[in-house]
Amino acid sequence: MTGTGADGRADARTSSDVPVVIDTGPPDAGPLDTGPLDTGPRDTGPLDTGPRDTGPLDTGPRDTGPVDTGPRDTGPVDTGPRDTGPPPCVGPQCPCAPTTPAGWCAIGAACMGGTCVVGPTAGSLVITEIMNDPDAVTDTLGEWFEVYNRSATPVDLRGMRVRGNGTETFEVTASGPLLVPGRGYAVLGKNGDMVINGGVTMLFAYGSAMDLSNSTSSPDSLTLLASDGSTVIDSVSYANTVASGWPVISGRSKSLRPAILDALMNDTSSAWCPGGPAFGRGDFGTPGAANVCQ
Ligand SMILES: [Ca+2]
Ligand SMILES: [Ca+2]
Ligand SMILES: [Ca+2]
Repeated sequence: MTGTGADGRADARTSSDVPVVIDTGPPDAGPLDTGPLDTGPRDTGPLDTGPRDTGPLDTGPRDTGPVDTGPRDTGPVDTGPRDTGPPPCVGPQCPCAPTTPAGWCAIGAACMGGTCVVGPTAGSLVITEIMNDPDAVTDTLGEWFEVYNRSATPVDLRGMRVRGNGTETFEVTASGPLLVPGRGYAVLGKNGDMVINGGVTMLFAYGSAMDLSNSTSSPDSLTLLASDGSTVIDSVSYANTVASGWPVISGRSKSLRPAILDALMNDTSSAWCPGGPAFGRGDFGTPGAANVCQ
């Protein structure tokens, strides 16, 4: 229905008109979003409520190796002592700083505690002294023999085999390295207790595994074998008769003449002399030191 006002003109407003609601809140102060319209699917995952990653940006190359799909290692952590038996050097040079010359080991040597070490090879060790007939103590306590390391590199005796006459044999075993110093000596004997063995410091004691014969009827022999059981490092066959040319004095070692430090030259009786001076309980020789003829 349209009314008529006092001026006689038709009223412009109708009874169905609704008042317009205007937004009277504060204006939106943010920048105008001018980016492209996001047309992707709506993210319906859980809200990330973790702490913000503040680490450095990884700018390294992408790992393109195979994915490790094996089970997680749940074994115990190895807290034991460090393995002291490193593999031998197989390259042209292997690092062994700081105490070795130039800091490198040669092929075949292993780096042990900063020192290059090799196993004995043919001719690398020389049998230099034999106490087959001690006098101050019994033979079962006082027999010993000495070896000399010709090289400047320490030699680890572990794994070396020693063979006497017949079936006599033993292997040098130890939980750690048994080193003969470069250009140095070591003694192996029946009993390692220097209080009862006549006063000898030994690197290794072999007990009753081998006897050094005093027999005048047949020679005895001493052979050092590498850990392969067949490579002869050195061998000496000695006799106990004056006629043989070998020194035969009870209580004195058979000593290789000090100018002869060779695994072939020590095969001859004339290369040997009676040892001295007196040591320990009164026998004669130089266990663990350069030889002296007396
Ligand atoms: Ca003996
Ligand atoms: Ca020899
Ligand atoms: Ca000696």
